[in-house]
Amino acid sequence: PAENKYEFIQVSEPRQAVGLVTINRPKALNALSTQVINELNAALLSLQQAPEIRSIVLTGSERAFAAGADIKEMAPLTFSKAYLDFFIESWSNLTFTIKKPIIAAVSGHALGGGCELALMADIIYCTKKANFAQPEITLGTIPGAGGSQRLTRAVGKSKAMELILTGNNFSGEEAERWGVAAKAFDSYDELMEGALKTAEKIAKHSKVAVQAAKEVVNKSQELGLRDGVDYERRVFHALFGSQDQKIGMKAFADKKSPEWVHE
Ligand code: CO8
Repeated sequence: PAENKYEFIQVSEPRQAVGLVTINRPKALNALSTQVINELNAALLSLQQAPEIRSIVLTGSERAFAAGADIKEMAPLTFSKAYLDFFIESWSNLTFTIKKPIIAAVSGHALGGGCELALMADIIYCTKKANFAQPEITLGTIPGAGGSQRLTRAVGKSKAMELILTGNNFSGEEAERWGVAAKAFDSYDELMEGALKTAEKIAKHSKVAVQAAKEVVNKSQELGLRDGVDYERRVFHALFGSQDQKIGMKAFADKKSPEWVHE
């Protein structure tokens, strides 16, 4: 993934087995136009298909993760066009397509579609000063890429309702306190270092177990408790069929580090 074939997205591998995807449209604070979304989809799919990549960090700039969907592009859109073109549908499904863990590293603005993009990731890390909001109500519309569903699951109905009905901003510090973000850092450099370090740690585990772990945690967002626990047990049982389970448990008994074969 070293080469760069996109205009607004950069892909690199700053740590072994970690893919870094950077949204780079500084003139519009990383506003998510159709082209940005298409490039982002393509970049993430290419990392999904790259066998050497085991985890992904998704970020923007220090000033903006993404300031939302591109308002200038959306302004003239009609119902029929949005409906018939499945506007943003492919993007909203990203989280179901990419099976490798994605950490969103959020600094600066994460507004509207930018906040929703962060919520689609598996883990959010942010700076304490990061600026989150679902401000769509102030534009005469509502969140359109899962914000009303994912933010509500993250913070509960009353707070999500307050945020979405007022368009109020919340800080990275609040995002951490409310459990939207897993960790909030003092500076941008610490954020990037922290995100890459966690991605690297995940990348060192068995690929099979990591994919299964992501799958079962995501199921908890879809299923009731009993079905979720049943689903988890099925996948847990299935992992006794992997070589890495034998390797991991033998290494524990031998007091050695496991050498995964990722099978
Ligand atoms: N769309 C298009 N252009 C934008 C956007 C945006 N969302 N955000 C910023 N820009 C542009 C500005 O127009 C400006 O361009 P120009 O220099 O040509 O005038 C440039 O970026 C720099 O912005 P500002 O001069 O405004 O910078 P400030 O530091 O003064 O302000 C803010 C930064 C507070 C972030 C301000 O730009 C702002 O309020 N932006 C809009 C935030 C917003 O409302 N976002 C929600 C959009 S709606 C949405 O996301 C719906 C989601 C639906 C589904 C998602 C699909 C992807």
